[in-house]
Amino acid sequence: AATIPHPRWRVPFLGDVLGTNPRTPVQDTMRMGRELGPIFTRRFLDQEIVFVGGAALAADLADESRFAKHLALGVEALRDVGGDGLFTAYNEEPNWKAAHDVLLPAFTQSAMRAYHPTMVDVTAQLVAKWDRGGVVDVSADMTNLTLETIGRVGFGYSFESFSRTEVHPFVRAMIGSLRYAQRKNFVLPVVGRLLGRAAEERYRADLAFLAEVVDEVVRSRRGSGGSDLLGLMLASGELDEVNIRNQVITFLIAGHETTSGALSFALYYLSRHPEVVEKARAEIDAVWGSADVPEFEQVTKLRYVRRVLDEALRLWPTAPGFAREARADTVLGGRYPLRAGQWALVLLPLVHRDPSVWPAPEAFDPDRFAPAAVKARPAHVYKPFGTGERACIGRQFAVHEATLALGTVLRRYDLVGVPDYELRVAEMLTLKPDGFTVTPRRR
Ligand code: MNH
Repeated sequence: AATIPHPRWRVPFLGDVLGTNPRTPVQDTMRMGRELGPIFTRRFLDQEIVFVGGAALAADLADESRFAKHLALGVEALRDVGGDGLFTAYNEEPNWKAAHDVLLPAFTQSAMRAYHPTMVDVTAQLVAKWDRGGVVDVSADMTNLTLETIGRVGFGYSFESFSRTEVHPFVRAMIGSLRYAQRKNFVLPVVGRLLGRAAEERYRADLAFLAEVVDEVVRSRRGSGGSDLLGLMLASGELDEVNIRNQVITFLIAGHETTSGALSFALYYLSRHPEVVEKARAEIDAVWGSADVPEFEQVTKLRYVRRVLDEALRLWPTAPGFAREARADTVLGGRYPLRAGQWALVLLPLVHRDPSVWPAPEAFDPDRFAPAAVKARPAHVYKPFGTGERACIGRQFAVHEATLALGTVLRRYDLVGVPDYELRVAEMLTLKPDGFTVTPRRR
């Protein structure tokens, strides 16, 4: 059995904390992985964490017969927030299967077709805002777009994201609780123990506020039917009240943070690659023709725009990792023995930059996702939506929403970025560009 490397300078008691910043655990770990290779460990206090950044080992971890989802670090930290909701449910928790079965019909192609008009409507609100001119904070507006979309499509609830001057209190409470959860549990448990009572109390208050907003949404809907996420859950009779609340919170968070980041990174790369913009526009013009507002099919036919999104999610998978545990004693990649229950964290930004499958990995090139190129790559080396039974249920939702938004924006505006902006990636369990602004100009 091969030994697994770890960072050289291990601090007694604390472990591998040198060169790390609680604000950037993912990027710090990426830097270590670049030196240590496809598999390595980091120790925090008494906890030793195995990280996988190599494509071949990540592909092996995708073997569902030997591995399953594990709730670790970032995801485990969210358990306070999402409870037994889909994302944070344990594999064997009966409510996972019950809710998965109830909600699956809400994520089919025909469900997306039904959501399309509302998605178009929310995109039009973004356009109305951008038409007024001026500099826009891209991550903030993408968050407005995606939160408004999941609120309205999933639950018939509007956050009135585009008509308020300050962030919605729900968003503030959500960001507060996510930040606390990240600091408390993710990668630097040491810091968590030092955060203190006041921060813990604020966290509890934020969680209570999230629950209050959601209960209000649910109350307003009881007995009124509907085939959206909430309607399905209420009508099924399969899920208890607390579980429904957990699902709503889960969907409001999981359903917007990651998509918002993905759109923001895509727009960042588009602002840097005029040749990509040109190809995308040619496609949009050809498929949408003179239509002011695209039909459902006209969005699904934007194959190149979709590749722009895929490539943005390769370089910056906005859910940057997921954990896999061994179902029984096994050997990872034929070299690393794992006992039953032992787990490893797949660090996607490294897996997606493994030069053995991604030539010139730092280059932004949507053509990597042209059908022939995809076919030529090994399977299971591109996993922005996770893997197996517990993979993202909202993938089609995110892809439709994001492709529609990118198509709409590219067709209407030139995106003038600040020329010397250098990409900074902010981490709050998910990733997003920090301080990236553009001035949209009508074409
Ligand atoms: Mn989503 C699970 C990434 C959009 C709802 N999502 C996952 C996982 C990844 C992921 C990775 C698996 C995590 C793990 O194994 O621990 N999700 C994304 C990305 C985007 C995204 C990168 C956008 C881009 N997700 C969405 C949207 C929704 C959503 C949109 C809802 C509308 N995701 C979920 C839910 C789960 C999940 C719910 C948990 C599924 C399960 O375990 O059954």
